[in-house]
Amino acid sequence: MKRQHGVILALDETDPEKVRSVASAVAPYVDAIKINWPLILSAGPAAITDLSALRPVICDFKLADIPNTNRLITEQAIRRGASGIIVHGFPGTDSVRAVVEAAKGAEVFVVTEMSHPGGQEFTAPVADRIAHMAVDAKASGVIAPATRPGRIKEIRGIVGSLLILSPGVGAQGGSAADAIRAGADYVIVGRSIYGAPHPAEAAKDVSDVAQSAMKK
Ligand code: OMP
Repeated sequence: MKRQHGVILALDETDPEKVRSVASAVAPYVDAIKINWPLILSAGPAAITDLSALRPVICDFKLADIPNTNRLITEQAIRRGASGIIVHGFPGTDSVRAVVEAAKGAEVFVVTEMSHPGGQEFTAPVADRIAHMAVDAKASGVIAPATRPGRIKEIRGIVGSLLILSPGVGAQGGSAADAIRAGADYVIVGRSIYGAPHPAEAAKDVSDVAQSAMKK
């Protein structure tokens, strides 16, 4: 994934027509498309391959299993064209390492502290340890909350040059500018782009904000 816009589209759509129209309209303004279970379960895994023709696809499967199961899922995602995959850190270093090995050079992102209010219950207390583990496991980067830019800054201090992807902008209340200034490389944005009356314009607006924050 090459950074131009600093924005990743979270395409959590379930209507196949909308998936196609939003993806093609928004692709010029984002660096990658992140897909999650709502889209996979509605459109099928062929969506990984189809969307890869537009932009690199990150499979947000939030893998949280034993190493062997994590490996099997990763292999299938990569076989279908995924450029990246998201994994939970709490199952342990061996589970994350299995994904890094199976990804064969595709990018692996480890969830640290989740962006929603409940993320403070169980993920926040272990987020710093998970960030250290992501470095040890040779992940490409981590997921850190745009809803708490102070935490992005702290997590940046742990992960050094690893990538930080930050969800929680817009619909969850976070700001793209604050997240980038706190140290995020990319913001992940879903509803406030695909749910906007003009998704391409909304994506361009976020891209403009993110790019100007990168320059400061
Ligand atoms: P919106 O809230 O609609 O912008 O979507 C955010 C996207 O980021 C969704 O696809 C979530 O599944 C994802 N996400 C979070 O919102 N919070 C997290 O802590 C982690 C993720 C993620 O791993 O992408």
